[in-house]
Amino acid sequence: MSTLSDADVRSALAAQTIELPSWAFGNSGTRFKVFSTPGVPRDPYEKIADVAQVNTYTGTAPRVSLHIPWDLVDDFDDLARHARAHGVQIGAINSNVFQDEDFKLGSLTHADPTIRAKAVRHHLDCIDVMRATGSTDLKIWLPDGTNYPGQDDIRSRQDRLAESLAEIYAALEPHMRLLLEYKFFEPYFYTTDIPDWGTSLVHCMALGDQATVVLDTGHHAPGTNIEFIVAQLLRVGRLGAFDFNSRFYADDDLMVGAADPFQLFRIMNEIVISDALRPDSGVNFMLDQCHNIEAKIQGQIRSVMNVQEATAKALLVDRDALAEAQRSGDVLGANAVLMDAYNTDVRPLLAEVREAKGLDGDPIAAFRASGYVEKVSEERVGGTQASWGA
Ligand code: RM4
Ligand code: MN
Repeated sequence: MSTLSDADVRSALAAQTIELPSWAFGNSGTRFKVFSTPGVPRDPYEKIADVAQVNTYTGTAPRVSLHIPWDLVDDFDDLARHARAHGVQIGAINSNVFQDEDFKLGSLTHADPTIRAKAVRHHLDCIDVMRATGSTDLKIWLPDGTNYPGQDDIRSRQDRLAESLAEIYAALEPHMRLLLEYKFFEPYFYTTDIPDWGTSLVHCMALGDQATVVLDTGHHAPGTNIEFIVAQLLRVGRLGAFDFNSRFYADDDLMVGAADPFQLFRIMNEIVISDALRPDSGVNFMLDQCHNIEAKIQGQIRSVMNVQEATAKALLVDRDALAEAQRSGDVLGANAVLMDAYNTDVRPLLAEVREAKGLDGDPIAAFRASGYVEKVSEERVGGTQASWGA
């Protein structure tokens, strides 16, 4: 690719969209304590109202992922209407097979066919939710795994997984996709049935073109070169989505770009190189975060801005100079071109892009000044606050 013009950089930034997770707006915590915060939503309707706030101030967050059963409502058509009225669409529907007694030893991989059938049925119910809400992405993060060598047969579990996934895949409509996430460990510690991108890709390839891999930036061993995985999955047309978040130790679900903004830049650089930033590229840029101690709506706004900053830097890379340095074997020159872009302060550029859309250049300041948090803290009394896992 060649170096982008200033106008192309600005229009790419203006067109970028990021999907928000409904669960980021409820209370969440560690396995030791869930803290509660005034004004936290009590149901999916209030979560969507909060999502709309992030979209109002960033102009970049027009979709929300739901988690079933956490976001179960009586009438999903009505929830989708509520979302549209707030300028938001329903994005990925996330299944959940990690909170049912029956799934202690596995769900889609379970040795017992009746338990497997129950896990498959849950996914068919999720596809019904997709029909009602207009969602096109079914996202599966499979917790299945074992804790002890010998506990179950690794290969048989893969065979059972392939069969279960094929049943789910067969129920998809042509415009729907199956997004298959991987995670190297947790909740189990010896084997995980989808531990890495290779395993996810193998299953996706067996299923068909509507199955693609989800890359959660928190689901890798320390030191993993994530941008390599991004480049490879893009190369074979199977990067369906990101779950963006930051990790310091394991699956920390912190604000993306907080732990390693340079890694986020390197990831977005691969996206730009493959021209995958376009809204119709087939890559869904989602956040998967939990805000335990920080303000939730503001935390999401910060994350959106962090992704935008990494993207702007990637768009600014002098591609002509980089190609020339690479061609001539100028190792340090090539690296310097990349670092020049990374070290650019893109905040003024992004403020101008926002202002050109009629937004405030500083979304955090504008949101804080709006008084929304104070208002919902007064209004949302009574009822039970939504929280991770409920
Ligand atoms: C998992 C995974 C999924 C998320 C759940 C709540 O670790 O990241 O994407 O939906 O957590
Ligand atoms: Mn995830």
